[in-house]
Amino acid sequence: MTSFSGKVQEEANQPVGSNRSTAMEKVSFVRNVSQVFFNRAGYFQSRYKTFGKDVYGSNRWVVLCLGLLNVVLLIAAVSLGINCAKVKESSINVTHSSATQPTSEYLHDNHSDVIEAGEKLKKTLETAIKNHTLLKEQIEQKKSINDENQRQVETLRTEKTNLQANISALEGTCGKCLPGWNILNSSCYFFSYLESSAVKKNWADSRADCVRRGADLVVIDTPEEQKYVSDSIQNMKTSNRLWENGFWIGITDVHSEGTWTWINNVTGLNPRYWMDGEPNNHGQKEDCGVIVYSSISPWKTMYDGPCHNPIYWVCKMESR
Ligand SMILES: [Ca+2]
Ligand SMILES: [Ca+2]
Repeated sequence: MTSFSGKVQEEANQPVGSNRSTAMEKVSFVRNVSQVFFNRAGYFQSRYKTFGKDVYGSNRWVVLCLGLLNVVLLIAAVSLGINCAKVKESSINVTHSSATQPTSEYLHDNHSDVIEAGEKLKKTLETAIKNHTLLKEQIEQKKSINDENQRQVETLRTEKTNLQANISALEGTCGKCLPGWNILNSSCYFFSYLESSAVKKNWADSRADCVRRGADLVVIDTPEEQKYVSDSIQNMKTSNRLWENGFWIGITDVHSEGTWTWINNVTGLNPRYWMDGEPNNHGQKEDCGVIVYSSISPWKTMYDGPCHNPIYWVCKMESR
């Protein structure tokens, strides 16, 4: 069997006078080819039969072009496949990196933020504890200062009461008595409790204090004076026991037991001024007179007590 390229070569080598026979061989070749590749397409067979010579030349270039086109398309398809594979792999890598790296960085950043926030909270807590401790100390200090201030207030309140009493006494005596002394008629009276409720003396020292002030222990001359002195000391007490709230007065039997004599050498005391059962010279040692307040009777307010006992005292002097 002669090949297609061989037939073309033979045609090129034919002289001009033999064109008819050569054309017939070409038609025959095309028919054979048509029978081989298109034997079931009657349409193409009739076309080849009608336009045998022109169709042969055109189809050859068409086949070549189609072959080249197929090769080009194949190369393009392969290239596209390779590029698609690369693009896909790149996309996967990009997707993977974009999905994993930011997440890792995000978690790392979040972890750092949490640690930083924890440190800040720890410092804040420490600061709050320090402030709490400092505030507690300040409260304790203020409480201590407040207690001290309260004590000072109480002291000042007592002094104020005494000063007011002195002012009242001055106003009441119109300058006839010394500050802190009270007046009854033409006499001035000093109650040691008003000057200091903490100071108590025995009978001798009490009298010495009165003398130092230009006076002496009180000598009660009248029932009015008895009632005045007794009533004046009603609230001058530091104990619930009557005997501990007494005031020394200027009468004693130290020179003659049972003979009560005033310090002005006047002998005798109205028996009704003694409390019931007094004077009793208890223990053979009670030689000095004491006056107290009695809610029962202002006339039964005196008793004899041990002269060495420390109690309050009442001084008396003539007014100016
Ligand atoms: Ca006595
Ligand atoms: Ca007695």
